[in-house]
Parts: sequence; C-alpha cells; structure tokens
Amino acid sequence: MAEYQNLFTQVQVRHAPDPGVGIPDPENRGELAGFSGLLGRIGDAQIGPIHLGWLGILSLITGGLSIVIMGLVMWSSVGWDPVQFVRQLPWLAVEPPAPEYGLSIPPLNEGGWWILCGALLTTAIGLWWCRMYTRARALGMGTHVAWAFAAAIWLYLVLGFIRPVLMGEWAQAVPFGIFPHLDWTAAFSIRYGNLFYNPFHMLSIAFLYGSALLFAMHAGTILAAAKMGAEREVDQITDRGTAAERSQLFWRWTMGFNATMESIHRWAWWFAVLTVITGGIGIVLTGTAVDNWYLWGQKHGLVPDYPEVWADPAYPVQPGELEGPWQTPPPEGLPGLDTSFRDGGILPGTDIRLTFADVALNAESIR
Ligand code: 07D
Ligand code: 07D
Repeated sequence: MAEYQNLFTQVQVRHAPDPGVGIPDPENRGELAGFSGLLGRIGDAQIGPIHLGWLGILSLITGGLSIVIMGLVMWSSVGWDPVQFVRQLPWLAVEPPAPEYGLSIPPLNEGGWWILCGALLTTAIGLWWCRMYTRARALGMGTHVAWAFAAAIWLYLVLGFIRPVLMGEWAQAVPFGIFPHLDWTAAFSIRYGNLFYNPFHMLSIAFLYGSALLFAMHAGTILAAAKMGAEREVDQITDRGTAAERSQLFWRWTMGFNATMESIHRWAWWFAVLTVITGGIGIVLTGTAVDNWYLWGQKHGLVPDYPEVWADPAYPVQPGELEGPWQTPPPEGLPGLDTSFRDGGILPGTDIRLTFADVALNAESIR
C-alpha cells in the first residue's frame, strides 16, 4: 500500500481536474484548473475551477479600486516618492474627515477619499457576503459561513459606520492604515476610560481566547487520531472503535465531558461569532451610552475606589502660604543633601553671602 494520506498528504493523485458537482449556473464557473504540488502539501493540490459570477467580479473590482485609491492617497502623502512610499507604508494613512465636517461630505483631500474608499470597501465586502450566501445555496449547503462572516461585518460596520453615525461625525471612524488603525484603537481605549472595563470587551476577549483554545483542542484531537483515519467520514459513522469514538472518549476520560463530532463545530462557530458580536455591542455602546468605562465600573462595583492611603496630591503654592514657622536645617545638614552650600555661597555678581538658612527661611527668595 502506498503511504497513508492524511492532512499533510504525501501521495498526490494526478488526474483530469475534478469539476465538482453540477450546479444550476455552470456558465459562471471558469474552465481553468491545474495542480500545485506545494499547495498539495497543506491542502488539496487542485486549484480551480473558480466560480466568479458577477457578484465575485464586482466585489473584486470595488475592493481592488478601494485598495488602489488607498495606496494612491498614501503615496501622494509622501510627495509621490516611491522609496518613501515603500519605507513608510506601515505608518501611512487615509484619515476620515475632521470633526467639524460632522456627517457631511468633505473635499477629497480633507476626508473625502476616506469616504470613497470606505464606501467601495463596504460594497466589496457586501458583494462578497452575497457571493458566499449564493454559492452555499447553489451547493445545497446551509449558510453558516455567510452568517459567521456577517457577524464580522457587524463589527466592521460598527467601527466605521454605525457608531460614527450615532456620534454624528465621520471623525469617530477608524482610519485606513496599518499602524494608524492601531493608534486609533489605543486612543479609543484611553479616550473612553480604558476598554478593559467594558464588559463586552471582556466577553469578546473570552470568546477570542476561547476560540483559540477550542481550535487547539479540536485540531489537536483530530490530528492525534489521524493515524486511525479520523477524517474518513464513512468509517467514523458506521464502525465502532473509530478515531472519532476514541477522540471523544479521550476528552471524557480527561475532563469527564465530550463534545460530539457535530457539536464541537457548533462550539467553534459560536465562539468565533460571539467574539465579534459582543465586540460590536461593546463598541456601539462606547461614547453613545457610556463615556468612561472606568468610572462606569466604579459606579457598578466592578472597579474598587482607590483606598485613601495617600495624602492629597501636591497643589500649587498660594501667595503668602510659605510664610510661617519654618524649621531651620539641622547643623550637620540634611541627610543626603549636598552640603557644599552649608556655609552659604556668594550671590553671583555681588559680595552678598547667602546661607542655607537665609534661603530656606526667606519665602521670597524661594519664589
Ligand atoms: C489571518 C485572514 C487574512 C487577513 C489579513 C488582513 C488588509 C489591510 C490595507 C494597508 C486575522 C489583510 C489586511 C487587507 C491592508 C491597508 C490600507 C485574519 C487573517 C492578513 N484590522 N488590528 C491587523 C484589519 C481593527 C488590531 C493586521 C482590517 C479594529 C490590532 C491587519 C480591519 C481594531 C492588531 C489588520 C481591522 C483592530 C491588528 C493583521 C477591518 C480592533 C495587530 C490582521 C476591516 C478590532 C495586527 C499591524 C489579521 C497587526 C492587526 C487588518 C480592524 C486592532 C493589517 C482589515 C479597528 C491590535 N489588523 N483592527 O491577521 O499586526 O487578522 O497590526 O475592520 O496587532 Mg486590525
Ligand atoms: C476587525 C472584524 C471586521 C473585519 C472584517 C474583515 C478585509 C480584508 C483581504 C483576505 C477582529 C474585512 C476584511 C477588508 C480582506 C484579504 C487579503 C475582527 C474584525 C469584516 N484587546 N480592543 C477587541 C484584546 C486592548 C480595543 C476584540 C486583548 C486595550 C478596541 C478582541 C487585549 C486597548 C477594540 C480584543 C486587548 C484595546 C478592541 C476584537 C489584551 C488598546 C475593538 C475582536 C490582552 C490599548 C474590538 C469591544 C476581533 C472590540 C477590540 C482583544 C486590549 C482597544 C477580543 C486580547 C485595552 C478599540 N479587543 N484593547 O475579532 O470589539 O477583531 O472591542 O490586552 O473595536 Mg482590545
């Protein structure tokens, strides 16, 4: 028998490209198909035929236009210097309009480009969503992938459209740019009193970390049982003692509970989807319903008040305040104080000798 094939397939079958199952609108499916040995090591070696359709084509055009315009705006911001464009790319940005423009459409160079790029990108993402939905339907599948993508689009729309509209200005939105969007993220957290105290940020993080954990558990389990053919569906369904049964038993033995082969995928789907759903709720509430998450946390007992262990912070000296009973420094000088001034010093340009005590006792000279 040839080497056993698993996820990291070593034996690659070569035949005429498989066109896949018949679908109602085959005319949209390209003819082009080939094989890549390299890709075959991490997935299926066959590439294509791809189904583009008008949704796909329009999405690529609008998405491509959006990215090209972003690139041009960024390039113009370095005076069309190609070297600086490449060097500074991670720091370049297409910024949304300034607050004074509210929700109006400003001149192109004052945020108009941002609106145009955003509109094109959103169109591309929307068309891509429709494509996912219609492709799944055409194959007689459920539309779970499309709805998971919709959840991510919800967060994207909250960040760049819904929240700015609620706040009444495009200026609230995220700029396009690699580090600029990180600066926005950090500034947003600070402006609204530390996002860590936003319970929906907490939930989003729990689902994000949970997704990573579930992903590791599930992928690890299947790989661990791959030598028993964990991915061979028919065997798993009909036979006893299969990889699937063993991997479930593994979890029942180690933690007393096991997901089923079906439910593990629901766990993963919900964790991933809830990351962005709760995230979007958290962002939409920020600045609209809650202005400072730290103070909100204090109000609701989430954050304790700081204990009163320190005196009031220093306050500015008031006129006359320094007059009063002053203690002279001890004769041996103050601990740790440079004593070179102990016997006083000559005031530059005069023959007046000032001692430490003169200075310390004279509020005016301190001022
Ligand atoms: C691996 C699937 C492939 C997708 C990739 C992303 C572009 C952008 C465009 C230069 C996992 C393709 C990137 C098309 C190029 C221009 C104009 C998905 C995979 C490889 N972020 N973010 C990144 C986006 C937000 C945050 C990286 C997009 C919020 C932090 C990449 C959006 C906040 C960090 C990126 C978006 C936020 C990043 C890697 C949209 C809060 C990082 C992404 C449309 C959620 C990390 C330098 C990745 C990084 C990073 C893209 C939104 C925070 C550039 C498209 C506003 C803290 N983000 N992000 O692999 O290295 O995702 O940044 O909403 O540390 Mg971001
Ligand atoms: C952005 C969904 C939209 C993306 C779409 C993709 C293209 C490109 C091209 C493939 C990511 C479109 C794709 C256009 C396609 C190609 C080539 C999903 C997106 C539709 N945080 N934080 C989160 C942590 C802090 C802040 C979520 C951790 C600080 C802000 C997540 C920490 C401050 C926002 C999370 C931490 C801060 C978030 C994002 C730790 C900064 C958000 C979930 C350990 C100083 C976002 C409620 C996600 C959110 C968000 C994690 C710290 C700010 C769970 C682990 C305190 C402003 N943070 N964060 O999946 O939802 O994003 O918050 O310190 O907006 Mg945070």
